[in-house]
Amino acid sequence: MKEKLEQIKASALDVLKNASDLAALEEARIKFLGKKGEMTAVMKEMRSLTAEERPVIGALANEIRSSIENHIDTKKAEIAAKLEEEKLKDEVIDVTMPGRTQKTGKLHPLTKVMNNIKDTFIGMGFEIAEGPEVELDYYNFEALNIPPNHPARDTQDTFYVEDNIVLRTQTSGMQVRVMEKKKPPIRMIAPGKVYRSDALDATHSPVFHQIEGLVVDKGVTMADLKGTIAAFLKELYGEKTKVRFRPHHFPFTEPSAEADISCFACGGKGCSMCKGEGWIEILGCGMVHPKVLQNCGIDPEIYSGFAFGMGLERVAMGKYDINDIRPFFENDLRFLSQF
Ligand code: 2NM
Repeated sequence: MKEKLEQIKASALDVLKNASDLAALEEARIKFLGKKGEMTAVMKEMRSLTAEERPVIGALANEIRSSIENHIDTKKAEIAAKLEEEKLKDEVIDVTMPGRTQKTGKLHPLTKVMNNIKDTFIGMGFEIAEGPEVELDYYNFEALNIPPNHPARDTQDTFYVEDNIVLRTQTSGMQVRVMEKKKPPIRMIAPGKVYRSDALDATHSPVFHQIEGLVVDKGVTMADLKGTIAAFLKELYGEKTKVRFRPHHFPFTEPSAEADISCFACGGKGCSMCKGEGWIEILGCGMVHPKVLQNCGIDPEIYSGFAFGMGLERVAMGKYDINDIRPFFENDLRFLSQF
C-alpha cells in the first residue's frame, strides 16, 4: 500500500506539473483526491491492514494528500498570476500618447447671418413666425394682391405642386396667417426657405432664404418704416452705414421702395463690389397695401403697416465677400469651415 500511495503521489505530481489551466487542475484534483478518486480508493483498503500498519499508512496517506493539495494550490496561484499578467499586458495604456482631437462643428454661414438678423429684430420687439414651404396659392399670391395674370405667377417663376398649391416663392404667406389670427399691434418676421423656378448660376438658386417682416398698428407711417429699416441695417452693417430709399413697385405694398446701403467695401466711393455705384441694394419694402390688410380682416381705415423682405444669401455674400451663391448649398467643408 505504501508503494501504491507513493505511486499516486508521483503520478499526481507529474500530472500537476503539466497542467496549464484551472480546468486541468480541477480535473487532476477530482482524479486523485475526489470522492471517487485514487486516494479514496486506496484508503478503502485500510481495513485489511493490521493494527500496527494502520497508523503508519494512515499518516503517510495524510501526508501525501496534503502534499498533493499543496501542489494544486501552488499551481493554482501560478496560473492565476500568469492570467493576471496577460490581462494587464492587454490592457496597458500609454498615457503619454497624444490624444485624438475632436473637431468642433460650425454653424453654416447662412445660419450665422440668419441668427444675427433674427437677434436684431428680436431686440426691437419682433416675434418670429415660421410656416409651411408647401403653400396654398391663396396665401402665396391671392391674399397679397397678386392678381391671376400677374407675371410673378408665371410658371417660369413658380413651382406648382397642384393647381392651387405651390412651393412658396416668398414667406409672405406667414404675414397673412398672422394678420388673420392676431389683432394689431403686430411686429413679426418670417424667415425661411423659398423656391423659384430659376436655373442655378452664380447669382440664382431655385431654393434660397428670405426674411420678411411686418409691422401693423394704429398710425404706422413711412417714417416708421424708414427708421426701423435704417436701424436694422446699421446694426447689421455697422453704425457708419448710410441708408437710402428709392421708389419701386410691389403688388402688396403702396408706396413701395427699395433700400440701398452705402458700399461696405469702399464706403461709397465706388469699387468693384458696388460696381462703381457706391450703393448696394439690400431689400424691398413698403406700406402694406390696404387691399392686403382688408383680405386679412384688418380695417385699413383704422390700421396701417409696413413690410419688407430680403434675400439671406445676398446679405451673406456681401458680408463675407462671396461672389457665387452655389457653395452655400454644396456642403464642401473647404468652403464651410472658413466661417
Ligand atoms: C418684400 C418687399 C416688400 C411684404 C409684404 C408683406 C405683407 F404680407 F405684409 F403684405 N409681406 N412682405 C414685402 C414687402 C416683401 O420682399 C422683397
